[in-house]
Amino acid sequence: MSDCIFCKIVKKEIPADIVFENEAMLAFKDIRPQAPVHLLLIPKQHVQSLEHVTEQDGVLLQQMLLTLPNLAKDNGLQEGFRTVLNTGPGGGQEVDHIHFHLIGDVRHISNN
Ligand code: DGP
Repeated sequence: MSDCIFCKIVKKEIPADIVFENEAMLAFKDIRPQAPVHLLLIPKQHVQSLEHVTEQDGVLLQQMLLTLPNLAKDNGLQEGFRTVLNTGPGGGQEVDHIHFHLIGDVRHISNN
């Protein structure tokens, strides 16, 4: 999608602080972080939202879900993390390119 901001990040047409990339997906720091660690994990191919996912995207979504825990650990979130997937205007989705928010606080100290 030529006017999609996340597609432009994938194509390196606009800058982003990229923390992970492979052939299928990209993770970068959210421009408006809500926590000390706030990353966005996106597929390189344009999929508008969870409502637009088809069975053909199943492997891609599985890869993304499996990537999230590794991404969390690689970014210092040893004690757990939060994932958010906003869908559609009613779900608070601002950018129409499916993305997982990965949110956590590296300063969290376990009481265990
Ligand atoms: P959502 O509301 O779920 O669609 O979240 C979109 C997020 O994307 C929001 O937290 C801010 C972030 N964001 C929007 N534009 C840019 C951008 O150009 N670069 C980066 N790094 N993040 C962006």
